[in-house]
Amino acid sequence: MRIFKWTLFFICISVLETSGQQQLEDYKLWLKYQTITNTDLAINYNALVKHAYISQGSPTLRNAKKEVELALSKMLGDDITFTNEWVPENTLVVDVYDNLSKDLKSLIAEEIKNVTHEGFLLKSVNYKNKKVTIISAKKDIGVLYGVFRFLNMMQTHSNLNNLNLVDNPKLDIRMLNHWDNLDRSVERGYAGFSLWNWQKLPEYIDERYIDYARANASIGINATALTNVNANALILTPMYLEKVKALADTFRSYGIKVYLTARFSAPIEIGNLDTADPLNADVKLWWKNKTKEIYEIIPDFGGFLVKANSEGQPGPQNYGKDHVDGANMMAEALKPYGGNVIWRAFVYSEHDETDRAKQAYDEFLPYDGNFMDNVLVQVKNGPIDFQPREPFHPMFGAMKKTPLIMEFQITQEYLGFSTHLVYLPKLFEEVLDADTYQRGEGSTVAKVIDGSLYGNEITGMAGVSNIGNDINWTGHPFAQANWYGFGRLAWDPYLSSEVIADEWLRATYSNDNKFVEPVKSMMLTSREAVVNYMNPLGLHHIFDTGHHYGPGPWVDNLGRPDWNPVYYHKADSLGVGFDRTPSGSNATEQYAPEIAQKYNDVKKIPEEYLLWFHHLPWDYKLDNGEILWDGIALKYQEGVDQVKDMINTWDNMKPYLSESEYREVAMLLEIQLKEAKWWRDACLLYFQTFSNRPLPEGVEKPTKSLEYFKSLKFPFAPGIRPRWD
Ligand code: GCV
Repeated sequence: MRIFKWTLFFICISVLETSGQQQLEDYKLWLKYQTITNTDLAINYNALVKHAYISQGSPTLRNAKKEVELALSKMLGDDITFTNEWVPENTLVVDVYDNLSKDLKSLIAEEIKNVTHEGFLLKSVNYKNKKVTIISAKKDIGVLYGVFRFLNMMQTHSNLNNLNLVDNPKLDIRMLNHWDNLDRSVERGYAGFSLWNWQKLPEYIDERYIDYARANASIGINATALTNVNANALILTPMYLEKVKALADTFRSYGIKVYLTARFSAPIEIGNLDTADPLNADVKLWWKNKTKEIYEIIPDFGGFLVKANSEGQPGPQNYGKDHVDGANMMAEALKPYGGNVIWRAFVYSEHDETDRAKQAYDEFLPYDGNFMDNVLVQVKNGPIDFQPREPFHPMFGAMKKTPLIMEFQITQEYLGFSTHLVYLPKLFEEVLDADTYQRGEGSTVAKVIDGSLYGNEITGMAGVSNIGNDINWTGHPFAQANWYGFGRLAWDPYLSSEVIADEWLRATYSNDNKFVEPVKSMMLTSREAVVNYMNPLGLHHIFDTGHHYGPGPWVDNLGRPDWNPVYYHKADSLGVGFDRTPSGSNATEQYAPEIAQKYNDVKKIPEEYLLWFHHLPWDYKLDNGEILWDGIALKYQEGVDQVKDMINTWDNMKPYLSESEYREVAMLLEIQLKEAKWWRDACLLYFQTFSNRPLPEGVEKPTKSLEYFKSLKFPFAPGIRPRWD
């Protein structure tokens, strides 16, 4: 018995050790720089980089140098010679254009003209009969981005022999929004606590802050809003600003600017004023002084991100003023320093009976053209709230004179937390590719946000971060792909999600096509799987309330009608779905006529949006001839089956993975399967009370009752904000 106990003990310890080691591997994200074992490739790469010169002229260039040295030694070994001054022997040259020798300059003079201030050039040239690879840019940050791209190409075993690539970011502000609270809890965070250790800052600079900046720079992210949009005014007090400065100083050489969330009532809470009225002279002065104080210590401060008059947050409307008054008041304070206001359009009111999906558009459209030029309005990708699938937000394309910054949610509040493998770039791509028709066919959302449709001066994309202090950063190893993919799309919103998945898999796991191809296709279907097992055919917001963990379509008792799932699905004995056509809320009128007509017509609307826009009878005939009830049930089953397929795919990948790499995702997939079944059974049992129809053939019978599912409570679900719904 004792021997048995000890054996068990050692097995447990070794399991823990290997999973601990795996987590440490995961910590390296997509910057693992695995040794290149393919001999031909290694010989070829070695020749290309054998004698390397990397400028060290600035902290940013020193970062570039460190990265190249680390990456090349890990991928290729230690045979590479690095020189501190450029010599004609060099086969790899990394420097800003202005520093290059006259000869080298002349070889790239034409191409460099096309490089913008954060962009870069990768070019293979012949110099004195020698092949030289030049990584150059107008600014040092461009060089760093170029270095990361070059190293990524090496990690993904790309052909580097004849490079001629100019790559400029298509958006200016590429930012993460952390919903991190000062007590280190993270609203809608599923990867541990906040990275920011406010108590130890400013003196203690956790190595992790540097790795965070490095990872972001590697994908082109250049801004971070450190704090929750449900803001705490204390962040603007001198004590906290010192800590913010320490982070800003740490991130600067990686090209990252810090933004803060500004609580609108801060002049009252920390400024001893008795009002926060944006037109009041003392309030204006207070913000001007506060802004000056910030810029004195953080000269490249990005600006304020503001959630005002939304879900209980204070704002200008508390004083009878509007969003323009509030945003412009802050914009005026920031203007002399080149700072921006990012003003969120996520507004809806319990006092407004209008369909919630219409409220932001109704409220903001009349303001178009009235904001100062350093105000960007931040709009969520869809009109409700980061659901597994939403049509694009009608403000995109409709708001013609105001720069709109896209807000995506990388953290998986409504997509299975950090236990479900869901590849989000697929969702982001769907939104960016959507055609708004606001200036004729081809007026895609991507063109709205990159400024090409209306010629906006400033452009941007924000992603609500999925990062926490879990060793692997994001909770689920595959959630790292969502951070990665967000960054890549913020750099270039026209990239395909497939290409991004390919890059990420090769850099993170393996270049073996027998691994990459099946796992990539698993990633690409994972988004549709979650739609199917949670919210098929346009159903939405039927999550259990508050924590949003699991299904809660039955919830109907919350104070605000639009916090209740029954508000969104409107199931009754006649049918299911939200009528947003002219016979209902007429939300479709907010879209261009081409889209409105399509969405209004039940025969033309893409089926994935059916119940978002239509209330239809249970026996309504779908395109494939099934009746709606059967179609819904079969979609739920399809979602579950897709997760089973994901499990099979992953099982088949065992030969390409270490035991611990395999096991950590396998365990998570089992949770995902359990929860997919939970969604299917709970939703179908509930909707069945209205449809009164049997489950169609092919749908597994629930093993628990509806009462059981309704009885489930999760008081400690992660990421919850306990103050409301
Ligand atoms: C930060 C949703 C989330 C809230 C979030 C809000 C927002 O309602 O559930 O946690 O608050 O969106 O985006 O402001």
